[in-house]
Amino acid sequence: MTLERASLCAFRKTAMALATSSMHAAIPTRAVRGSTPAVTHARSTRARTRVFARASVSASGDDEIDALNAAFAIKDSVRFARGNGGLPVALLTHKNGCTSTVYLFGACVTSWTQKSGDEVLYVRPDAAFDKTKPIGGGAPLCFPQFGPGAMQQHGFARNCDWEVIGSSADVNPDDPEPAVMLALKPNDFTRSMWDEPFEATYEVTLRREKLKMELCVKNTSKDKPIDFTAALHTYIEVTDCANSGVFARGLMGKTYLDKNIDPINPPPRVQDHKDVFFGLELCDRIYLETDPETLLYVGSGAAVAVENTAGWTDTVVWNPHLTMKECYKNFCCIESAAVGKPVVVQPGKVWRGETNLSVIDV
Ligand code: TA6
Repeated sequence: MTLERASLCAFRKTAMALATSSMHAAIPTRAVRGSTPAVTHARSTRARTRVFARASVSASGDDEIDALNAAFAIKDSVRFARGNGGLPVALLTHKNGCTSTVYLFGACVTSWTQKSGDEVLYVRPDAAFDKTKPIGGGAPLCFPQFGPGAMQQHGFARNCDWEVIGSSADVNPDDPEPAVMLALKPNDFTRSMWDEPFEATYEVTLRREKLKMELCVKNTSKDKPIDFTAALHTYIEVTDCANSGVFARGLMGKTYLDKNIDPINPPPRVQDHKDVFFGLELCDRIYLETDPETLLYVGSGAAVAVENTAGWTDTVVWNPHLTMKECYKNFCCIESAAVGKPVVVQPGKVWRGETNLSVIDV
């Protein structure tokens, strides 16, 4: 289970260093912290102790981080700090040494490191951390629109500050599974693009061998359905995408919409080879009604499994090729998506999209 580390950027090193320091020694260990989420969804059946403590986190500057830690930190498992550009991040640390970094801006997971310290995700060198644009890398959330359309590209979720509403770590000290839960409710910015009654939650859980990301969207109206498209736009680091050892597997026989041919009205094609390669040209494909698991062979003897465990129906495969000359060789995106047919959520109901990432030897 070895990924290449050659292209670790300074930001990741910073995040890892933050994750391994101990800023919150005085904060007592609690299994679950925060409010009961308004959006109900399936949770682990393991015994957890609930603590319904909630602090105001509206303070600014370092007070904001202190307030987040006071309300939601769990010793050795979950804490908050300032990441790149001074943006607040949740830092998850598993007892086995895996870590993850989640920016509250965009609810964007930017890092998932293995026990070995190897990074799985990729952040583009042109990524901005000043809220002028979405964070370009990690696993940005596209919601309530995938791609271009009536609202801004890929929707507003990746351009909003999400609120922390909970954190948890299982009671079993050998397998703490640290998690943070974020929420997004309509505000003037979102209503200006999509005036629909919704509440979204997003839970990131650092499991023993997996990174779980779960988006829930509740229709809060009493009488009208809502519909949307969405994706988890996961950037995965590879050794060199032009290398024949880098490819996506698991899509054979599936119909895809080829945005490389026409980004506005992409024609349907059928995947007639067992693998998708990236060396020759831009790859921008929406694979429809895919199987739950797609593997990305990263070229180092490992593959990343992107497992759509609930909700997601489609898989987007993207590599920008020469449109991003400076970095396209270093990553491929395998995206859990609901694009082919918009998701329709009936009044009072919740849609849940869950993705699990894991690294496997091949
Ligand atoms: O998911 C693939 C895609 O929709 C591509 O068409 C590509 O342009 C892209 O996402 C990246 O979008 P962004 O707005 O993040 O630069």
